[in-house]
Amino acid sequence: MSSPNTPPVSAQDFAASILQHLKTSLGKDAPHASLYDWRMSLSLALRDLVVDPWFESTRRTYEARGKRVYYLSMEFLIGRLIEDVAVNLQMDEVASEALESLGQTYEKVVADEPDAALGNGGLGRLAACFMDSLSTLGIPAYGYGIRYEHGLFEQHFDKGVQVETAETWLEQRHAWEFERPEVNYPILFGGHVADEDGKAVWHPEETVIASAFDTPVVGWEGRWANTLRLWAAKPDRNFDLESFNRGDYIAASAPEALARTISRVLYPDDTTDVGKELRLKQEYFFTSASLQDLVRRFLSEGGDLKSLPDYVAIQLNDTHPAIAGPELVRILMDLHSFEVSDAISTARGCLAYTNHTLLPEALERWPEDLFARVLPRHHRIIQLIEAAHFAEAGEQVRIIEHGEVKMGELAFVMAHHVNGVSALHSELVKETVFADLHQAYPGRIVNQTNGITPRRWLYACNPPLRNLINDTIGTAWPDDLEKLQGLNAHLDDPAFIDRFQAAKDTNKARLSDWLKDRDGVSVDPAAMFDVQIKRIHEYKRQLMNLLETVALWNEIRDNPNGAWTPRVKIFGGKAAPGYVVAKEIIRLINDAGAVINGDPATKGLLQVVYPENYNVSMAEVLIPATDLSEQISTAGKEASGTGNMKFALNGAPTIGTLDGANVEIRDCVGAENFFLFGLTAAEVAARRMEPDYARHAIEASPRLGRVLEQIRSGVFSPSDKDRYAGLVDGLFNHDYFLVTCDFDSYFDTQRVVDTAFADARSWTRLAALNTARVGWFSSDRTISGYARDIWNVRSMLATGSGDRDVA
Ligand code: F58
Repeated sequence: MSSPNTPPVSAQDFAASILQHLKTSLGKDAPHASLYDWRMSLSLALRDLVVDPWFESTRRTYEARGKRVYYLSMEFLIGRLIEDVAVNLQMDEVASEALESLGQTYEKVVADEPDAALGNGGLGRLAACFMDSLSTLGIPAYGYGIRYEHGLFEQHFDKGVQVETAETWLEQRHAWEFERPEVNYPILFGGHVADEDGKAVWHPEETVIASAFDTPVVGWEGRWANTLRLWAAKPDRNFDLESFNRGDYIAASAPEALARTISRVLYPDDTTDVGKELRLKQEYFFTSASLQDLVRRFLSEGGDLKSLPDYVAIQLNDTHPAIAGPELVRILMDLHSFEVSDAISTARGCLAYTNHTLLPEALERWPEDLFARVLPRHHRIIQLIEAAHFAEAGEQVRIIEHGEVKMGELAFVMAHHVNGVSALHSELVKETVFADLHQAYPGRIVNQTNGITPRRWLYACNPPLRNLINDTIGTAWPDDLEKLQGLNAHLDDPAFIDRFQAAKDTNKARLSDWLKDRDGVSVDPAAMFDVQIKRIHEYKRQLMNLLETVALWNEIRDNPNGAWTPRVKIFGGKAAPGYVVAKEIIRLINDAGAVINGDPATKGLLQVVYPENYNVSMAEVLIPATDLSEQISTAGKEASGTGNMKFALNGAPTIGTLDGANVEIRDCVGAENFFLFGLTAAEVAARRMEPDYARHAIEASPRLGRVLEQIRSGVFSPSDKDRYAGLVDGLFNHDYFLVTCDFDSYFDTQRVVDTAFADARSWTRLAALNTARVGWFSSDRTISGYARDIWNVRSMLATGSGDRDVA
């Protein structure tokens, strides 16, 4: 079943198809075609090959009246698609050959595609991996989100300081989408609710139109394709001709500008007040459009809405679409005459909610007055939901409290299941944020540990390792990743270890070339590549990594003849534009990096590299080339992490805390194969109770004290000596994320890593062991778990006797 199919077309025919698109879709003659023209033609030729499996999947779902999954997410962090689609269709080699025959370089054309960066980080990337797995498993599904005009901002460094500029992925045509100008829904805002003949009637003030754009998402070997439907906002009427004719051009285009604002930008941050109303409107906009769309589809198939939960599973990716609860109740009550209790139970039968964070500032709450002004009907419906919840559970957990609407509580109460994203996180969800609701609804909280798609995160991004695996255990692993366990039998085979090392060397050379070409930075590929790439956040503790870097710099300078293991410390990641401390940390990494990299005493032994504008495509180059994966968050704070899985799969051992899915990675690879350090979640909670814990930790560590003094006194900011005084004082006085308490343990463990890395063969064995043992983290396993425990849906991929069970 999983052996690579023969490609659907030959290189010759595919070249003809590219040329045909160049002519008829791009209007260009080959001698005059630009890189953009070639890229678009290649994409369109590939897209042609997705259409048949896509139609076939839709047809089969309609015929079988299969239950569909609707994955509602504010974010889909997709990245590039050419290689992804080519690999899933087994067309990567054919595409390369075809372009070559046309005088073009495949890699160059692939690299011309802008990343679709419709997400901030892990949550958005998870949604993209889930779409890939839903298609691979043949589960009928729609992803629903927003077609942002501007994705995640671009990051530049100006003298080490993060500067943001607007991202413009849609400036050039997006090759993969199909516009659906006929699929439009009105989205209503504001106004008031009147009681008319005993019924609540909403008289909205503002209407915006949600208009659909569909991207097919093809699974492994092209067996199935689902749809990612993204909504763009349009005005409900075209520009105001009357104003225009009066010469008032600004007034004439005002409705259009207002409407389009809704799908204009992805929010990089939800911490500021400015824009709160817009964010609430974005959330309602895409949620309402998606629910109207799925109800219309259900009714068009002749369904009775009472049986909606038998045909529809709606997953809320965090609380951002939590308005789905009251919105579905509104649709059922106001448009389809349901009684309130039936409406609530029917909606709840469809809805499930994934929690991605315990951080209180990230759990959404809306000021009640704002909420009631923007969504007056939903404000009332939430009161009905609250009353029903009291009647049912007898619990006084409020959704609206102290003038705020709490979206976490709303999502919980309206969901039949709530899931955390790693074993540890799900337990903490039960014990902390939703402890009371867990008591009231025992069994509602379940765990589904995150996963990653092995097609993008191994097969496509790491050809040398892919080839080695194929040669060693065969080709059945990309959709059955536990098969990687077969590599265990080869860990003591010197020829296998040699080839594993050769694959890593190739990837490190590729990264070195990439850094040189892009940034003019030279690195030594023989050094250990020690990588921390993720959003910049205090809890992720990039600052602790930097402190350790400075401490190591000191040690090397103090003892220049020591047997040091050469390291390149690579950082990557963006800070939310309004997150001041995170931006200071970025600047400090760059400032310290400049001093360390310029020091002849440590040259060749320690280097800091921070390429700007980290994104999915950069991760695809960095991860296969990594020797050491940094997963060093304060225990109890990282819900799961998914980068940690990508590194391990690509043969990078982890230095990490017992946090999120690190715990499960360590279980899979074996404790002796994981560089563990730091306090546990329980110890973190206890330590915070101790007075002056940070000051004590600093006093007990001369090494740390010295580093902090250097930073405070301006060693890395000689032109502005006090630049980091505030950051250092913060560690002394309110080191909430316990950087100081874990520092020594982290430093010591890094020295254990140094020694282990120096033994090249046993390190490579450790790297290969990681690849062999983390197949469990495939997002196919995660999605099978959702399908079985939460959605109650089945795969539509026939195994001869009908539907196959995905569990
Ligand atoms: C992440 N959350 C978790 N949020 O931090 C990470 O541990 C987990 O692996 C991942 O979800 C997937 O479950 C996350 O990425 C956001 O990006 C927020 C989106 C809304 C604005 C604030 C950030």
